[in-house]
Amino acid sequence: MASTLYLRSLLVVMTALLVACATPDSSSGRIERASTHSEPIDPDIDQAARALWQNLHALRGKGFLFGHQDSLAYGVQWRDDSGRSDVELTTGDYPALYGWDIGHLELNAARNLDGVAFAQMRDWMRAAYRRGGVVSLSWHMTHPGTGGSSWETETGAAALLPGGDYHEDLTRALDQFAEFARSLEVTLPDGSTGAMPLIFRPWHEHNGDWFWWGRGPTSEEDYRQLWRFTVDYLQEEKQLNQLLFAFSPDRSRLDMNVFEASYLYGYPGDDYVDVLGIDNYWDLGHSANPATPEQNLEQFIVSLGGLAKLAADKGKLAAMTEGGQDTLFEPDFFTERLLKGWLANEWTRQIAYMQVWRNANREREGRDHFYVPYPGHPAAEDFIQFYQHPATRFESDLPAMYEQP
Ligand code: BMA
Repeated sequence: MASTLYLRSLLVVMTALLVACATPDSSSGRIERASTHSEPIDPDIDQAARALWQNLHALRGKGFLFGHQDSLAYGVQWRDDSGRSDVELTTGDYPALYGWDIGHLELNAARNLDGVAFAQMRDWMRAAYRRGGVVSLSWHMTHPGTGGSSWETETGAAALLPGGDYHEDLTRALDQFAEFARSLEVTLPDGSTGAMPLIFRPWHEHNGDWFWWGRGPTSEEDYRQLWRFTVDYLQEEKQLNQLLFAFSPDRSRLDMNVFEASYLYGYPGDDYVDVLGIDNYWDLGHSANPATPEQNLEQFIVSLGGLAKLAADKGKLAAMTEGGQDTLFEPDFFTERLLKGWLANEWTRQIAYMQVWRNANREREGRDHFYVPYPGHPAAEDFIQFYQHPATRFESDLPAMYEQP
């Protein structure tokens, strides 16, 4: 444990030195540096997970992975185990990145908070891996101490930290996660059996006030401690070495005039984060945002560019970890907002992946809540154009993500 910590600190110091040596005002130099000298935070990271990190870096500037939440579990008009996806029904291809949420795993439930059976989720994740796709996990965790939902903001994270009354409830939840992650055994590129690489994105949107780990119920310092404990516990105590860790504040609570300072609220430190993410619904046509589409696009570009610059400075990956336009009311959303934002300049083109949220099943949930078009939807044609653009990476466009580039 101590030696791992030492190695990690050493790596961080080395990365910082390399960063400091580079010419600060050469923007292309900054971009280059991030791909040449950076390392994942886990010094003992599995080979396949390291390769994933390297491949995501190698892709920057050329294209980005398109991701979709719960893509294989259900769509607006279907819900079964056929392995289809609304992305595939419209484009003929699967997303390059699959988001899943493990909320309720901590309750030992058979299904997650949106009704997806964990056993099936596991199979879908393995199937995606076999086809060359990438998997990212978020966790709408019920408060392990009080049992309140993610959105129950009465009690924060303080009592979950070491020494707190509920600390063991937190470690129990993390034990469940470790068991789940370990159970994702796959055939690795060298033919051996091992753990599937995952992008893990815990404690998301913490700068908002809607989750118990968010601003308000949890102090900034307690948030940092919660994050660091999570990483240390999973890497050192549970010996999980298949993870890249993604940090993902919500755009709606960022002050764009002081992007970096605002973004770094609660940041646990460079030795605890692999991916600098942003959850962005706000600039993409959010019902509470009064800005015009033009102003939105401008702000979207500023947010992606600011994120990419910060990531380059720190030798990290940058990604839009979650977002999109709920119910796709603009039929040209994918080319005119999402793709335009990514293509805008050399910084925005450093964003490694962009993931949109889920296509809720209309019959089950009794409402419209979706982020990619389904067959016959007015945005379908535009989504196909988006799919065909050379910058967008869907599953069949991917290189071997788990082999060293
Ligand atoms: C939210 C909504 C909810 C869902 C939650 C977790 O953004 O989609 O309906 O329960 O994510 O997936």
